[in-house]
Amino acid sequence: MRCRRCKGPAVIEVRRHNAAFCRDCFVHHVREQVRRAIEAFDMFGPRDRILVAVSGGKDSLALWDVLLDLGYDAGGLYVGLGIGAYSARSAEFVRTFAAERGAELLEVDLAEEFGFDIPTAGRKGSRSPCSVCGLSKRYVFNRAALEHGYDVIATGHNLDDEAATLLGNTLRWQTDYIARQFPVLPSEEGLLRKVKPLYRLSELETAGYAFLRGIDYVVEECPLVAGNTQLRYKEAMNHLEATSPGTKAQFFLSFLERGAPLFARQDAVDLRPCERCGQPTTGRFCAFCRARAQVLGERLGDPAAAPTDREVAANVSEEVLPAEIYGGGAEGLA
Ligand code: Q46
Ligand code: ZN
Repeated sequence: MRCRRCKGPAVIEVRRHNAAFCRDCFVHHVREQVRRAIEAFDMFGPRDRILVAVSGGKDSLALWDVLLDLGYDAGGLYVGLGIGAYSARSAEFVRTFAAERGAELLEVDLAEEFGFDIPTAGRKGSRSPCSVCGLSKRYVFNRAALEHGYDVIATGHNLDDEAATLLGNTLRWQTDYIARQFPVLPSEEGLLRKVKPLYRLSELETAGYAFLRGIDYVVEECPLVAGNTQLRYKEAMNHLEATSPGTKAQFFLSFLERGAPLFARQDAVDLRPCERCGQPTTGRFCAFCRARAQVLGERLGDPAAAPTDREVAANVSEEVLPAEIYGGGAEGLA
């Protein structure tokens, strides 16, 4: 196999593009895809401060690496979820990465700051650990980014994540979630802009990038992932992709081009500060404060304060599971 760009010996094949690349040209290819994504959706500019939500997995670390290399002012935020050895190892990878590159790293530990960790929330609350986890991360990202003067939050969702989420939303025709499944969510009152610059890259591409760049990341799955429905949609997409390479890209990228405009949300929601924490919400208390109160057995002034399933889902709907839960390694490397 020869590299498509320089004709030297290739080390990685990307079936979707029907192409192979040598190391340097593959790194160039990945950066190019990210650069195009940023440009296509005007995600941020050279003067913006970007906070990358890093989990210790390959996608978020690859994203941080690319943004730093492209010259952006990008810091990282790690949320300590308290998931035993998995969290401890993830945090180490993130700290090592930040130290090696001299980048700013913010850390928020859920138990220290908010009095609960995710395994406890899964046992004590009425929701699955993943649902409270997604809700908590989204809440902490926004709050920390605002407190530390960042302009935009970037997450490592890749093409596989987005295609799987779109499949799930489409199977249930959740048109309000489909409308929000965009690589950019604009800022609203008290909510920072959120962007997904890896949406053009598959999981194999981010794994290949991390491997070829020598980025160490946590390979094992989160132990709480079992039973998550997102996994089934990913598996279904993988079956289709195996027989028809390019299906995922076709499904999601064509959605952005031709499908998304049909679902554009008309209704503007009215946001106001949560009476407990000040973060934006549509009711008296935000979904995070209500979920937290439920886990801690506190009352929030309103007896029916616990968030409904629908509210939690709305908060986590664009928080698809990152690809790192699949382990990853560097399959696809020649
Ligand atoms: S960390 Fe959290 Fe994932 Fe673990 S508990 Fe579920 S959502 S699986 S990205
Ligand atoms: Zn609140």
